[in-house]
Amino acid sequence: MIKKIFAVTISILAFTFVSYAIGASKNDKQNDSDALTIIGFSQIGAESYWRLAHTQSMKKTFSGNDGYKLIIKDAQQRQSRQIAAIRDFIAKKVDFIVLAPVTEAGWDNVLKEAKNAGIPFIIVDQMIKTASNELFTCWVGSDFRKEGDLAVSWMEKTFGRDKELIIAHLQGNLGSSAQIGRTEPLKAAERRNHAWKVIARESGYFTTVKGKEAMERFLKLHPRIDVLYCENDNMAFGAIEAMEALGRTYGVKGATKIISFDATHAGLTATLEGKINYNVECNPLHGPRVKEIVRQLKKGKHPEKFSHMEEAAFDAATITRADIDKREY
Ligand code: GYE
Repeated sequence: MIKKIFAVTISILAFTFVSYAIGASKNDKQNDSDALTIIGFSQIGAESYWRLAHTQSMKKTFSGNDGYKLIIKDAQQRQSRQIAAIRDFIAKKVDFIVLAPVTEAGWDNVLKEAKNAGIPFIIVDQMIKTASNELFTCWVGSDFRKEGDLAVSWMEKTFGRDKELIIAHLQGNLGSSAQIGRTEPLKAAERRNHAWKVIARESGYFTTVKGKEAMERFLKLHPRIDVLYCENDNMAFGAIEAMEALGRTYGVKGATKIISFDATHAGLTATLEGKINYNVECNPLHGPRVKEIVRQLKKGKHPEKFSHMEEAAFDAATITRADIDKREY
């Protein structure tokens, strides 16, 4: 009997303890979710390997159990969708808004709305044009102009400035900072190097498919193209497909030398294989930088308003497998 009473008492105690433990963990969860820092991220789309690595960097950075929740909205390359996403973040009262803008102009209204709601606004990747830089909190991205300068100085060193050079130019999304920054140095070089001729120029919208289509048009019209200046790796892959289909040679051993931007894993592999001659890096690992900015802002500090990523450039003549292996994207 005593044994029985003892066993029942133990069971009641155990039940009480388990219920208490469940209750406590429920409460903790509740408190946790109250304390979560919510970040609304409006991403351009999934148009390139660079973009996928960029999204991945944000996801990976904010995937831990350390009090952050990331809401990502993919705008499928449309500014109107980005504006709608930002308005939705404001309505949801997120703690921070992060925007990778598809184009430079047209953000002022929505920036003002976020500012009126008191939500810090971080811009990543490309830059925006705005009436006042006070409308956003910080920007993290690349020096696209410097990337273009690197490509053009490699061309001047490799081909010289006075020999005839027939160039085809595949541009990114027109009006985006990456396109503007990479295009301007080539246009400046055209003006200063009279023997350089850009015989074709079109946007391939940073995608493999559109890059291929534009290159097919170039190839039909121009039997000779000495250099393809291609504003990202995916368009270079599309252009390569178009050249292969027509039996045109390219890369280190071929007639058309290729310059590309991004230096993604696939882009650098093509550089190592001699398909791309020169590849200028654009570093997409913004996640950790954004997290650091958020941490500082939460502590009431003032992070740098503008910060650039570190970047390099790779020549098919010198790149090694180790260069590729040590990169995260
Ligand atoms: O070069 C391209 C893309 O904004 C830097 O966007 C980025 C560019 C990148 O999708 O591949």
